[in-house]
Amino acid sequence: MDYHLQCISCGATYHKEEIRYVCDKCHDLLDVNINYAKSFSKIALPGIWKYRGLLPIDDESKIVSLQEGNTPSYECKNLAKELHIADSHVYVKNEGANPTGSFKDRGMTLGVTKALEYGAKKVGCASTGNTSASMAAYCAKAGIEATVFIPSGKIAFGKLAQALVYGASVYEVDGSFDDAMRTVEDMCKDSSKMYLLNSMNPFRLEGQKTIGFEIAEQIGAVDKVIVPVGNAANIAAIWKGFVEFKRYHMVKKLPQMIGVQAEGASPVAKFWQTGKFVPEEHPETIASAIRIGNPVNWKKTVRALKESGGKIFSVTDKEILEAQSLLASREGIFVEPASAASIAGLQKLVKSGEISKGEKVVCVTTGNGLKDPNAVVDQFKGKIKKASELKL
Ligand code: AN7
Repeated sequence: MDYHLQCISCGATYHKEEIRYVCDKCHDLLDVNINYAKSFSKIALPGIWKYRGLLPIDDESKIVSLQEGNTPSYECKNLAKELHIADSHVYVKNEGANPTGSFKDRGMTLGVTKALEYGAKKVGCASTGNTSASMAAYCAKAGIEATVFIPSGKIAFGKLAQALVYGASVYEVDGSFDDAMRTVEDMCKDSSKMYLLNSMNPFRLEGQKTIGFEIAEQIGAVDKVIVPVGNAANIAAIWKGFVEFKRYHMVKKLPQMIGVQAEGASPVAKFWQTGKFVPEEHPETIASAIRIGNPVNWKKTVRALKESGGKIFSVTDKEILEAQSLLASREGIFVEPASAASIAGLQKLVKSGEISKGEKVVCVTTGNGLKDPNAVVDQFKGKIKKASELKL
């Protein structure tokens, strides 16, 4: 496929054959710029690879897929009723239904395929949990070594179990995700030793843009897409997906992108209010997946928010946990706390009167609730009764 890498700040372009994560000149993020063909058709390949015509790889024989993607979009009428917006359409795009239980699989099928194309034997990432689980699974399938760096004691138990059982080498870093990110960036400076598979790698976002493609195909044109924001890549990737589909007339109009952060880890939401980006030293929230104080991709997110006429704000841990229970108990969809931030975000928009009649709103629930059962069971302990107490 014909594409090149381009710096989001100075516009410098780089040839696709060379491994590069950031611009040589100004060290800012890179986009994958596809030189679009006149037409695009879907083909019979597994997982997100049916969109092969819009995915930047060169060697189809190297594709590593676990049949990711094609996740369900549910219309949530009970939830809409509960929120007093029964005259609008609320959908949940449930990314927890992916092979390792999160949207990361879409980026990893592409990222690990790219690693094989570049001849990498070893890949690395820092992670709040889901990236490491996903990378470990795709590396297991590809037969390459996965090295993951996690903030010590700070990732959900299910995600740790996944990284271990898929056979990754797991290293703990004292401190936060941001410290682990600095460590892996250092390790990957020489890409011949270790290929970086964090979302700073622009190919990850190319896989994740297929969430936008699928929303457009499953629901059609929508008004708002609400996305939890941590390292700030996914919302930008989904936006790119919509823009590309519009280019091919596969969707009529573009949605507003709405980002939601957890209050204790909300540097992008604060930037949106103040115009100043200040990394947070000690991010804290129950939503461990998005406990990130210095999001690597914040500029790509701000660009997507501005282009789409969207915005970003934060919700509290209490709002997140209430939203998690509400979605599970009204719709039968169990998502992890970070994902429930999108539902809490919707509630906030409803309260401020920003959801109008007839609008179509999609909440992207990014990860499966089973990854982090502790977050729930701790709240519900008092609810379990002795069988002998029950009198019908
Ligand atoms: C469930 O796994 O950053 O804003 O290291 O696991 O693209 O970072 C996870 C992120 C939302 C935020 N929901 O997406 C990691 C990691 C869930 C997540 C996000 C994450 P980005």
